[in-house]
Amino acid sequence: MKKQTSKEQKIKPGTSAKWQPGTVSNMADERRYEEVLDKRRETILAQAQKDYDDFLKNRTFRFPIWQYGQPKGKLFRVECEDNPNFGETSFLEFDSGRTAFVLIDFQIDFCGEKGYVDVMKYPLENTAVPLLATRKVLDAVRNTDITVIHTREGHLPDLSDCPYNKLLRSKIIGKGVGIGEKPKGGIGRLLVRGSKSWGIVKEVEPVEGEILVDKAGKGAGGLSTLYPTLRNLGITHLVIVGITTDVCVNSIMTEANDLGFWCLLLKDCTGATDKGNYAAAIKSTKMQGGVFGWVSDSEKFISALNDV
Ligand code: C5J
Repeated sequence: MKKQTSKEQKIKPGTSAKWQPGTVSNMADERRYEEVLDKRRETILAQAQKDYDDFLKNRTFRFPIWQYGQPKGKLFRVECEDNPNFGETSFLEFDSGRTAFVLIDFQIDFCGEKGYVDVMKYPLENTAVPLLATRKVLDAVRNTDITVIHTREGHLPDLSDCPYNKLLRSKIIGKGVGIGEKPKGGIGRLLVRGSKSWGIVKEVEPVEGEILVDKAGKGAGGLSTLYPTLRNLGITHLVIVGITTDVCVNSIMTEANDLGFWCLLLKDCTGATDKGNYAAAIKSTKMQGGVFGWVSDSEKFISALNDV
């Protein structure tokens, strides 16, 4: 590629002028910027060809050192199911120093008695079932340098950040008790920050040194500090667990995947209010060679952590 040396680009050294008008660039016509800048495409496609050839030999999505630099922690690989096609196995490689274990919304409101999900009359078994496996993974992760992040869905006490349509729908499905209200015999106002039912359940509650992110929505983009936090910490890979699979977990995995994070979902560490929705959410994650990322389980992940 010919380097730009045109006289117009240079500001003369020692010039006393305080300003000069913009000058016409020869690159601006006939889409020539695009021709030159598009050269980047050849570099990235060559890299993808190299990684594709490597994948055919090793079935591994390696941690891309070319992209992020040398590992900050230890490299480890996790076996993933139904990838790239259903019935096939692949491996996803992580740098422990650039990995976050993200626990989504394990709150009384989603898996405890007299919380939001209970008030809507969905079986708590469906959303509480991932707690035991998640606890085992959390214990294993706490012995590594992997970053632990917990999220909570909830609204400000004055409800100023709660969309009115969300509030009204919740009151109707809750037969008169919705977001911001305390159910009869309940322990707090539903989905309100600071309320007891909004708290994370004891089984997986955060400990000193872990990160807690509050979000006012199902997803985390724009309504929380999750993504700036991940970027500040230099995180590239996420191991995602939490509730509910088809709502907040799916929303966050979709957002994170779009932002370039490499996301792994542990299927026995997540649950939905409806079993069919759970199965559909797991299946849709696996489509298109992993449209939102990869799927594995707690046992495979814990056994992979033996290398960390
Ligand atoms: C829902 C969530 N389902 N955490 N929230 O309303 O998935």
